[in-house]
Amino acid sequence: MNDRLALPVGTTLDRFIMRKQEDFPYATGELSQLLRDIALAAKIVNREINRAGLLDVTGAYGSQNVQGEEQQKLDVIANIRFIRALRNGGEVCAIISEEEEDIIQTGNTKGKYIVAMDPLDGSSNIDVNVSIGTIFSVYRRSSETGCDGTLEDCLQNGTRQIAAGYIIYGSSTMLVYTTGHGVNGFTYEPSLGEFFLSHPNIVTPRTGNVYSCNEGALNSFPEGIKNYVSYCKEQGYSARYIGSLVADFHRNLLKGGIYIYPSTAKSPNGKLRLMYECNSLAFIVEQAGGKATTGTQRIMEIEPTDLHQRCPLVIGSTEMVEKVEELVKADALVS
Ligand code: AHM
Ligand code: MG
Repeated sequence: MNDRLALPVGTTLDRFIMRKQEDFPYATGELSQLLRDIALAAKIVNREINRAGLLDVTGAYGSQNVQGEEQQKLDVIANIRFIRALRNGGEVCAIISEEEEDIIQTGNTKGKYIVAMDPLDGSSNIDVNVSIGTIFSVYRRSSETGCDGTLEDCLQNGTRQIAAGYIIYGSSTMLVYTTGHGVNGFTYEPSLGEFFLSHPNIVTPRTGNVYSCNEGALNSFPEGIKNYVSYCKEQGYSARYIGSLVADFHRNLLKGGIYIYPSTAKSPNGKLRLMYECNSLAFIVEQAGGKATTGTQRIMEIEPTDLHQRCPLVIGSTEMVEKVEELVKADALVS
């Protein structure tokens, strides 16, 4: 990263965003405002999550989302909060959300940006006080401003992301994001209501000794992935699987490791969604020096055909991901 861009630990998120914008002479400030909108929604959602055990917001909402999964109350609340913040901000013309089947038009037809988001990921962990997260990607619309966002605007491949990030609501709440110039992490100070730069220029270790996958489904993993899990055991790696993608990803990003959600009997295309889970984290991991593939293809080069399409995900430290690719390839040659 350019040293000129380095800012000290403790810089507030607002100041950080502003200073980054000053480094790009033609920046209009709209992306900066969009990132601030996301941070504002994150603070509100963080407040709701912290009070989850006290208010009547845990448990099922009684409805299902577009994937046929039961919606949690906090899923619905987070969805509303993020949509409202993005709508009020005015920079975004359309939103894709895990919680809504169709494109959400914000009514801001002059908005240049598209946001894809999973407002609250790891929802099975909400009721049991385990870390959960928000994941987002930002694209520039390809259509002219002045009308609603189109399906084509929304179905861009991951290489066209101009920003991506996540918020982890954990032992502390953090916002980690990239605009394609490295990855920076900010920790929330609740008494001040501010995010502060705590993890500047995150670089993920080239390898690690932690693997994260749902081994309960091992029998239905593809052979190459099964072989990789055996390899991890031979190497004496540790298994760590929270079941919250953001939390597993965040740990592996900082410490080194690999997260795998392959195709399984239950989810033949994998479980995770390309547009607002896989692509977003792929952009971040690549910016931190790691790698994200399906086992055979770079995630960010997948051409999307559906707002909610799924894909297998192998993501984390470069050497570990490459070992998976090697074993998947070896298996393809044998079978
Ligand atoms: P969600 O978006 O419905 O919360 O599902 C995504 C979550 C990920 O956070 C997590 O890694 C994975 O699903 C866990 O799935 P499984 O229980 O099949 O291991
Ligand atoms: Mg999710």
